[in-house]
Amino acid sequence: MTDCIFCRIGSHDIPSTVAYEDDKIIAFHDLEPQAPVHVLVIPKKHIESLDDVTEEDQELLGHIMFKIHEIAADLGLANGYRVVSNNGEDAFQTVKHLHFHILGKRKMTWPPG
Ligand code: IU
Repeated sequence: MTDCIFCRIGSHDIPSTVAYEDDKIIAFHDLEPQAPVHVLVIPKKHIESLDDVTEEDQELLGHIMFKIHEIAADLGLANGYRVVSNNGEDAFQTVKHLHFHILGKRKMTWPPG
């Protein structure tokens, strides 16, 4: 989708600081980091949110979940990290392309705001 910023990041049409990439996903550093390490993991395929996944996306979702620990390890997050996916209005999803935040290198609090 050419009008989706994250699709354009995924195709390198818009530059980003890449932490990991393969043919299905890309992980890049968030422009407004909420922690000393803040990386977004996205599928290159345009999927708006978790509400929009289909049967055919199961392998892709598993791939994202599997890769997160490798990406976190490469980012030096041996002491722990948080993975967040905001979906829809109540969760304050601002970019309508499925993404998983990896946040680390600071103590997190709970419950989230
Ligand atoms: P959210 O879960 O949809 O609220 O998060 C979107 C994130 O995308 C947010 O942390 C932004 O700072 C980040 N972001 C970015 O890194 N680069 C961009 O070009 C845009 C948003 I637009």
